[in-house]
Amino acid sequence: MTASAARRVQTTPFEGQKPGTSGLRKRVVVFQQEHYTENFVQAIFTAMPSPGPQDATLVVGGDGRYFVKDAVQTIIRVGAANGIAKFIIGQDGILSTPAASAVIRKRQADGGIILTASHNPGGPENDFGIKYNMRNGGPAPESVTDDIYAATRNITKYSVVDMSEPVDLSVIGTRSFGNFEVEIIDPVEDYVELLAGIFDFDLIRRFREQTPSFSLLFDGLNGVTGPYGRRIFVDELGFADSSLDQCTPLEDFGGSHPDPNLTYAHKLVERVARENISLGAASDGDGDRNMIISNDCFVNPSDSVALIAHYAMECIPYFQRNGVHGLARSMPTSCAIDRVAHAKGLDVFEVPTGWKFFGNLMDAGRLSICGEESFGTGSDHIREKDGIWAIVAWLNIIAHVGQTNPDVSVRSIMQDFYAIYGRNYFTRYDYEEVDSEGASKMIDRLRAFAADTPAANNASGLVGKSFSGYTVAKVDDFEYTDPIDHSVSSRQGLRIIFDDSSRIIFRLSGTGSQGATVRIYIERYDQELLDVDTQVALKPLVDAALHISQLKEFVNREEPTVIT
Ligand code: VG1
Ligand code: CO
Repeated sequence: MTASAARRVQTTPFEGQKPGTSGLRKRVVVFQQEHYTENFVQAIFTAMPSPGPQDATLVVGGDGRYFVKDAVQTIIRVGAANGIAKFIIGQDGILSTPAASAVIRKRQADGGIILTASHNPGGPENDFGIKYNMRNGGPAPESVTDDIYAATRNITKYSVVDMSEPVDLSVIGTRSFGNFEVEIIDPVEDYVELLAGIFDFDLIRRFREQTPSFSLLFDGLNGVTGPYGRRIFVDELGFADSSLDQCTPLEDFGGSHPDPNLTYAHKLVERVARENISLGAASDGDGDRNMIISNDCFVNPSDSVALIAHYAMECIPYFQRNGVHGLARSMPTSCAIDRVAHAKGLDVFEVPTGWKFFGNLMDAGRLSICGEESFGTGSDHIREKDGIWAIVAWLNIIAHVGQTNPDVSVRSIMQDFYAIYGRNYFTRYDYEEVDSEGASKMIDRLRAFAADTPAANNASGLVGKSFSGYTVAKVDDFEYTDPIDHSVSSRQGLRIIFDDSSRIIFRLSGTGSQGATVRIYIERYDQELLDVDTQVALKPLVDAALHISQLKEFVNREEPTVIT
């Protein structure tokens, strides 16, 4: 097989190649248009920070969805023409998002391109996505994604080499094509080795052997984590094959929505209840999200990260060795982790939504454990959130607590946690694929309240007014100044904060591919009531949110698509 010399192809810009919360996500048919994928990939190389693509090593892989393999070939052809010297590619184009981050770091690559639309459905009729990650293994920061977008708007040509046939992605090993080489790697190996060094696998194995009543059910939702789950839960930790469900990656995720939440992971939720499973867990299409559930409890992701932070130094070898240097959450995530930080004397950072905002803090050694309410949990072992990591963290903690409490359960662990810290009740309402114009108008109207102060005496303002018994103390549009590089990210979500610290937050999603998705986040803290149904505890605030935003009028929806 041979590669030609680079040639240039005339092109014109496409509208809307703007990376969102996590890369560029569009329908597959959009990416399939002539020049569309080439343009965006060329823009990544054009914008690649100094010293650029010349002689660089690039990691490439994706979540196994439809069009990944085609896009890998395009990246090889355009990348080689832009000077990439070495491509490290997961076998069959497979790399979970956390594994890609791990590979970039371990092999000291200059960056990576991850092919995923995460939890969005896959297949010819559904979504595809392309994301650029930096040398630290993390998603490109806004300064770089802005440059990529600018490059897509100015593009007139892209460079490409012609291959005599597509590169065979199925055979592990290295092949040279003259000016560049391609190494196909086992997508799982580096990642498993990393996790084995982080957690106490022996402790988990012993607990499993000594506690036959303990059962695990991991649902890969037909996404990329299947092979990772099999290697770790079955081969390494010794759980039965029957502990795995939907663990073969499928190009269309079996026609389902590979999003680990109570709505889309309903098969897991039902099996956990019916089969009395002790720990049920799922991950999303690309493997960076996780859901933790049991026969007696659903763990809210905001609580999950706080819980892991609480136990980290007590039982997780990686943190016992390296220490915990700080905690963080995205702004809409509940403040449970803040309470852990205060109790343990650690810094806690509040960043905008999206994992890219954690990277600088981690690189500066100021952040060890962080999470997002959107089922994202992780640490500084890599620079992406990590679904399997979170699930193994839970196993590690359960096994640790099980040493002194034979009746340990997910529920007992959460109740013990609430007894120490009190409980941050949290829920999120998603209204998916609503009319974009109505959604923008609703947000603009809320934004006008953010300028309001009691002194302004604005009759339509919110500060000082009461809703369902809660009095508004402050309204703002979240703005973040990165403590490390001092870059400013504004307009990151409308916050209505009440005088008892309860919060209502409104945002528009930056990951959808069609219409707009409105997210409403609701939180309230309680020190006494630790075991009330979340929806009951938050009903008055939900009513207030719908009343204040006039959501039903603006987007014409009675009920949310998903409640978490
Ligand atoms: C959503 C989540 C956000 C997460 C992002 C990417 O973004 O809210 O917390 O970081 O998805 O996750 P948005 O803009 O739709 O709210 V993933 O698993 O898609 O890489
Ligand atoms: Co994801």
